Formats: sequence, structure tokens, C-alpha cells
Amino acid sequence: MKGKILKGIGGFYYISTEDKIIECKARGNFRYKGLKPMVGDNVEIKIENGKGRIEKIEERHSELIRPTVANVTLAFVVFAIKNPDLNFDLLNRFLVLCESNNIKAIVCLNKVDLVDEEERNLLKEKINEIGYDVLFINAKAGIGIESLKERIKGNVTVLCGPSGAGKSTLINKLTNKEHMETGSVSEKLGRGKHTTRHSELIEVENGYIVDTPGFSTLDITFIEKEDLKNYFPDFEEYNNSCKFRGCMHHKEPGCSVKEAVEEGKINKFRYEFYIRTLEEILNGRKYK
Ligand SMILES: Nc1nc2c(ncn2[C@@H]2O[C@H](COP(=O)(O)OP(=O)(O)OP(=O)(O)O)[C@@H](O)[C@H]2O)c(=O)[nH]1
Ligand SMILES: [Mg+2]
Ligand SMILES: [Zn+2]
Repeated sequence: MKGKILKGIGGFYYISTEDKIIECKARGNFRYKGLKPMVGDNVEIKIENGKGRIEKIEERHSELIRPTVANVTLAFVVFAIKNPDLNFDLLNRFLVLCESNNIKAIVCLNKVDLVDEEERNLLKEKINEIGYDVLFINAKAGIGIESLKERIKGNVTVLCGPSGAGKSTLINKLTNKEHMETGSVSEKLGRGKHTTRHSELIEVENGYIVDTPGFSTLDITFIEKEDLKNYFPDFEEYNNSCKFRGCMHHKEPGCSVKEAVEEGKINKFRYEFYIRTLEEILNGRKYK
């Protein structure tokens, strides 16, 4: 029988199969092979004496580390426009992280009830300019949820974003259930506590979603310095027209990316973010 791992708790895995969810253990020899079943894995299972066992793990298309989820195809990068204020540095980090995992990212701007239309459209423009779609939502009131459901179809969608952005509130609306614990922003920021702790795939509209704990910082210095520029869709047009092959758009002369920044074709703050990140990688320094 085939299925998909929805969650794993204490050595047990919960597999969604065609007609029901089956509790399984993993085969003993996975450990020997250094294989560990992951949420999101497509697996083959066998039932013996009423007990389920994972026999085979299909090859993964991708492996997300934080949270550990396999085969993610789409990310909703959820940020509140206000409370907490949108942190562009962190947004850029999430976007680069998605690109480096080959996951399509859509930016979901939440809490639109807290700002006026002008302010929100300005933000949308800025984000569209760097190559990402924006969806506005008011998760608390359940506004804008349908267009997200449309995008979830056929995807394994991860919801990521900072603590307090409203990810769990959004999941509850998407599933019409109180699946996820939510908490007030002051509570979270005050105590630095996250409400969301483990990852679990939840079935929505012929697709799956997975909540993640919110982060207030995100280390992306594991990225290779040569790869970083490829994770900026707004650089793509210019990446290969620099004077030097393999130009990192840093201190090299004749750089097309730097030219584009000067001409206002690439957002200056994005470029500055790129340089900051590149220097972090070069210095092998952890982001704090
Ligand atoms: N004004 C307003 N508040 C919202 C909206 N959506 C969520 N909130 C509130 O924001 C707070 C945080 O929401 P959560 O859903 O717990 O946030 P989270 O992103 O899951 O946070 P972590 O689990 O810590 O990562 C809660 O008090 C929500 O009620 C919204 O659209 N508008
Ligand atoms: Mg949460
Ligand atoms: Zn260059």
C-alpha cells in the first residue's frame, strides 16, 4: 500500500493512504542505512498482524531542514504588515531560503485590517518588483483565504514566517478547525516563546499544508557563496553579463548587477541585503 507521512511522534508515523490514516513503525534496517522517515515522505507500507510498517521510502524531491519536511513544492511566506512590523531583512532571508530549496514562494501579507489600502499596495509593489506574488489576508477574519486554497491544490505547501505573523491562525481558517494553537503577539515576543512546536502535514483542498514555528532570525550562511546570487530572481537578467565570468557582484569591475542597481533597475536594498549576506558567508559568521 502507498501513502504519505503526515506526522511522526515517538517512533510512530501516521500515513495517509487512499481511504484512511494508518499508524506505522519504520523498518528496523532503515536506521542501519542511515535513513529516517520524514514528514512528507511518500512511502510503501505493509500491514502484518494488524500492525503497520514502512517498507520503502520513495526518493525525495527536496528536504527541508527547519522544519524537517520532504517534498515541499510551495511556500506561503507569511508576514504581518503590522504587529509585528514587517521586517524586510527577515523576509529576504525566507525568500532566499525558499529559492535555495527550489521551492516556489508566495508572499502572504497578513493583518491587512491594521493598515490602509495605500500602505498595503506600496508594499505589494515593492515585493512584486523583486519577483514574487503577493496575496493579502486577514487571517483572523478569514478574508483572502479562498485564493490561498486555490494555490494549495496539488502542492505540499509550507507556511513559514516570523513568530506572531498569524500562520497558525491562517491554518485554522484553511482547515475550518482549531488545529493549531495560537497566541498573542506580546506573549510570544515577550517570552520569546513559540506556540508551534512540531510539524505535521494537514490535508487541505487536494493538497497539504504544514505549519512551522516562527523564527525571529534565520541563518542562511550554509549557502555556498557562488550560489547565493542565483537565489535572487531580480538579478537573473543581469547575472551572466558581467565582465568577469563567475562575478559575485561584489568588488569586481564591470559588474552588470551593480550597474543595474545604479540605474534603479534592481532595488538598492535588495542588493545591500545580498552583499550583507555574501559577507556573512565569506566571514563564516553566524547571523545573530
Ligand atoms: N489584527 C489581526 N490579528 C491577527 C490576524 N491574524 C492573526 N492575528 C493575531 O496574531 C497573533 C499571532 O497569531 P498566530 O497565528 O499564533 O501566529 P504564528 O505565526 O502561528 O506564530 P508562531 O506559532 O509563534 O510562529 C494572534 O493573537 C492572532 O489572533 C489578522 O489578520 N489581523
Ligand atoms: Mg504558530
Ligand atoms: Zn557582477
